Amino acid sequence: MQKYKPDCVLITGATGGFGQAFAQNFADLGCKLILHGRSPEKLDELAAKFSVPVHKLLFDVTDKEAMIRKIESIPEEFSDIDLLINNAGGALGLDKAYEADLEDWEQMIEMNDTSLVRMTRLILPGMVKRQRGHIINIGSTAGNYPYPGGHVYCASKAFVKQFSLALRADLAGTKIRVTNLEPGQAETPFSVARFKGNTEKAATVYANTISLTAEDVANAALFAATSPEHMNINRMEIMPTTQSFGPLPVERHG
Ligand code: 8X3
Repeated sequence: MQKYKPDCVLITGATGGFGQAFAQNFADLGCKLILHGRSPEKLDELAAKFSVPVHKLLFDVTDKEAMIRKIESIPEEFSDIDLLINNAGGALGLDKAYEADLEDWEQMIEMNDTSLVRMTRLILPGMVKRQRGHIINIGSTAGNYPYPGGHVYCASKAFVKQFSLALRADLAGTKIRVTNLEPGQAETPFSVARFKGNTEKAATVYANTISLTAEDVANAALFAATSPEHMNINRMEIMPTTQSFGPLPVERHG
């Protein structure tokens, strides 16, 4: 069966853990890359690794005006985006809901949801016009299973899942595919960001176990993106074998 090969891939949050691995996989496949990040140094460093054509998009993903400006100024050579990986985002804090920082909550919603729908809305019309494209949203197992301290992070990823599925409903007949990729625990700078730079605390998350790697997640994205055109992976939930399910807690008194 004929595999699909995207020609031009836009990756948000490309300088992050997953982002770099996505960029590597799609560069290896020979795709043109549009790499988004907010640190010029990190973006330059990443872009320099690849021999495929790269266009850099430097802006804070939560800055609406900057996003619109930068997307509108994508050069002609890169304008036929046929794979968008909405990867930018993350978690902030793991405190109980009644103690969590309200600004962290607002920022998570902005990064994980508001920015993701903006980016999607900006890129989608071109895909529909060309009747070609695929959006891979980076969801999370946190969007499927709540956990203590997860509150807004879990909710923001549940949003991404339902948004992805609802997009499919609207995209019927357009040939455009949508996938929600839902990784469980993966060892990346995710936890350092969640714990605001506390590397010791972040290291405890990954201590004495085997987590997913960014490459595992990028390989799953590559599988979805290169599947034959008639096949849409709606949702792909992956966990390290070391992660599983526990019983729901029950309060007991006396
Ligand atoms: C990351 C997975 O379990 O740390 O999205 O929330 S988890």
